[in-house]
Amino acid sequence: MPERRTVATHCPYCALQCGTRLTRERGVVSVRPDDFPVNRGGLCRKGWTAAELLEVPDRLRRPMLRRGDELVPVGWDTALDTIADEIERIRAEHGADAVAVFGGGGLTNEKAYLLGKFARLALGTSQIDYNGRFCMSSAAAAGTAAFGIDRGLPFPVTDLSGANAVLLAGANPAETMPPLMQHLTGDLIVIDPRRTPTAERAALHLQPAPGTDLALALGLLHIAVVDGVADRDYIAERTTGFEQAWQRAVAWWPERVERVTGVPVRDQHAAVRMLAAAERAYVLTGRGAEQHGDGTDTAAGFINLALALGLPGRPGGGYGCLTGQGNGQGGREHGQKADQLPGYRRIDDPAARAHIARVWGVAPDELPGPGRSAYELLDALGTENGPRALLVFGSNPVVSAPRSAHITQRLSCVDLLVVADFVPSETARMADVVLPVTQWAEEDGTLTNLEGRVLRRRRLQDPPEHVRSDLRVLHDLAVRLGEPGHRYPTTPRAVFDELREASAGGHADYSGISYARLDSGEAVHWPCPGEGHSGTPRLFLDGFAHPDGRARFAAVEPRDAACDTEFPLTATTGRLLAQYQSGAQTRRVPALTEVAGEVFVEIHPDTAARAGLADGMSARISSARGSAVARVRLVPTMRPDVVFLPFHFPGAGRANLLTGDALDPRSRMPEFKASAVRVEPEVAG
Ligand SMILES: Nc1nc2c(c(=O)[nH]1)N[C@H]1C(S)=C(S)[C@@H](COP(=O)(O)OP(=O)(O)OC[C@H]3O[C@@H](n4cnc5c(=O)[nH]c(N)nc54)[C@H](O)[C@@H]3O)O[C@H]1N2
Ligand SMILES: Nc1nc2c(c(=O)[nH]1)N[C@H]1C(S)=C(S)[C@@H](COP(=O)(O)OP(=O)(O)OC[C@H]3O[C@@H](n4cnc5c(=O)[nH]c(N)nc54)[C@H](O)[C@@H]3O)O[C@H]1N2
Ligand code: SF4
Ligand SMILES: [Mo]
Repeated sequence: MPERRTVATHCPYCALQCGTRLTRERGVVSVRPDDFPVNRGGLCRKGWTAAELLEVPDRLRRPMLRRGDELVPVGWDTALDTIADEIERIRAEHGADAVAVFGGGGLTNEKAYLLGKFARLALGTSQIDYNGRFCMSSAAAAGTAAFGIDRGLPFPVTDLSGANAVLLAGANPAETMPPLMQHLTGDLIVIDPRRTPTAERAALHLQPAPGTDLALALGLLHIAVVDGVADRDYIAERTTGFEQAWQRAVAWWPERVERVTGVPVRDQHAAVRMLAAAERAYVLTGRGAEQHGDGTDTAAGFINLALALGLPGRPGGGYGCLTGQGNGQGGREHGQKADQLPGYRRIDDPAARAHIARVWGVAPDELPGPGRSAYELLDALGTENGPRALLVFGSNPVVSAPRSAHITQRLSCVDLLVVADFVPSETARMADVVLPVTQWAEEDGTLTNLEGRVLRRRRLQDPPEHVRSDLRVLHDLAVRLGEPGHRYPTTPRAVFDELREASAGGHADYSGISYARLDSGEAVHWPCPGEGHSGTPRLFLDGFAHPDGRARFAAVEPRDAACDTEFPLTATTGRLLAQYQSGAQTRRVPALTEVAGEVFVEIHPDTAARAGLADGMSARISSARGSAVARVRLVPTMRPDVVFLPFHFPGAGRANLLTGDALDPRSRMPEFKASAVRVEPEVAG
């Protein structure tokens, strides 16, 4: 390898996919921000320190096999033969659906595609889902219903720079996508129960009780209509269903909304005034609004508001959801979802099945049907009719799945747990077989960022000696399971070329996108249905993706909230700037753990005092599901009825020890953002 080598690539973490330049000089890798449109020379602390990921001391370097309580290093053949033998046995005894797969929104497009194909063909199982179910599913369900296509932002991030007003419902980009903030130059309206760094920068901060966003969204729609600022021409020409939606919103007058949400009437009016007065306005949602038992309806409530104001499908206006993981967008398009085939097709659609079966060279009836959603899949592990083997690629559910103690127990009762990762995550440590795989700077591929732009991940350096790519692992396993090897290409480019064909004609059509085009620096947003097509940075300008070209209002309303005297507070959860997700990666970067090294719970001083808690004390936070221990951080701007925990930490500090099994009925999204709890001092010993 030459002394100095530089590649243009993207950050390994979130969906903003900031452009970076990686340089390796005399064995040392450094990261510099690139002048890429989403970050324009900016990076957050995680991006700056990403090179440290390549050198973590406990990097997985050899396959490992469980012998009793220990994981011992073995050769690849031993590891893969063991997995294949065990899968064959389980399949013979219990059928193909006894083997399950759990994927991730951090996987490249190529990995996500091949993982879905591997599950449906090599394993013949319907049981595949992924962590994006915990992330994007509610906004995706609402977006598909409203617009006919789900793409996080149906416009480039840079369009936000021209906005006069942006409403952020349950998103904290100042911590979760810091370089995005440079585009939010207009007035910000932030809806968040906490006074976050994003709320600090807002012209208006609405601080509702967690889980009451739908009432608030209906209330804002109510005011827009009553005050006569709804765009009647747009509603008539470009939408359907307004009357039914209005019949629900009519009952959400401002005083009632204030009573339910805690947001003062005057602030509700101010929010609508700011949006209506803005020449260019956007409504964006994040996980705070979406990760609820009614997350899909809540996202639909904000879409209703955007539609009433005439924003979606107009230059200089719109609705979007801020996608989360590095490939949170692409990861939800290529078939690692339980109900999906590549090209964002439905697995229960006969035409979709016929198309994919042709590309894969099989008969349509060889493709399994829809499987269980992520939580339901994990919950079914080791049960009578549930899967007995699980293969995990790109997730750490011991920390990140809801109802963590229960899910960890489920993971411990399968016959075979396989985890492919590059670090010994909490889930990998429970595995029967651990497979060491390459990471971002050691591989090529593509990811699709939050604005639907397809990006190239580029290889800077060789992986450690015994480490293999996920693609190679899937190929080697498939062959051992009797599949023809050519069905599972091991080079990203070859997989991408097949993905293009598979996606052709689907919603997420990549058929015109090629490595050559991407490598020439061209910005290509899907759909891109042919080599001569320039891609689609802005969707819906000429009409929405429903057959009649119109967007759909949704007739939604809040459920009745339960009141629990045993657990009088609401715990909500979320993210810190310096940690990423389950922390498997970022807790291994010293520069990040120095800033955010342990779990804490944010509490209002009065609430703490009433519970006998002082700043810095250890608190036990208990819900009906379990309890977590965290250090008290007194935060005077908190609502007195809410506590907050970041979910990045393992062990007794896992926020997910508190979350339960409530799922959104449509998206199957867990209720991560609201658990009824009480707090008390933790007595040591
Ligand atoms: N630093 C960092 N950045 C990340 C990630 C990370 O782990 N760390 N993860 C990436 C991923 S996968 C994702 S999905 C995105 C998530 O990005 P965000 O959606 O911005 O992140 P969260 O912190 O989960 O939630 C946002 C806010 O919702 C608020 N909230 C909680 N409950 C409610 C509620 O009921 N209503 C409303 N309106 N707000 C509520 C929380 O207080 C929080 O400030 O971030 C991405 N970027
Ligand atoms: N309480 C609470 N829980 C939450 C949330 C919340 O807000 N509150 N948010 C939810 C959301 S939005 C999300 S997205 C999930 C995320 O939670 P997880 O799914 O646990 O996400 P990560 O921590 O990113 O885990 C990814 C794992 O895969 C590994 N990995 C990364 N890239 C690759 C790859 O290319 N191949 C392979 N084989 N492995 C790879 C990483 O090292 C890491 O161990 O958490 C959810 N859980
Ligand atoms: S904002 Fe996201 S993509 Fe950009 S540097 Fe930070 S973690 Fe990386
Ligand atoms: Mo996410």
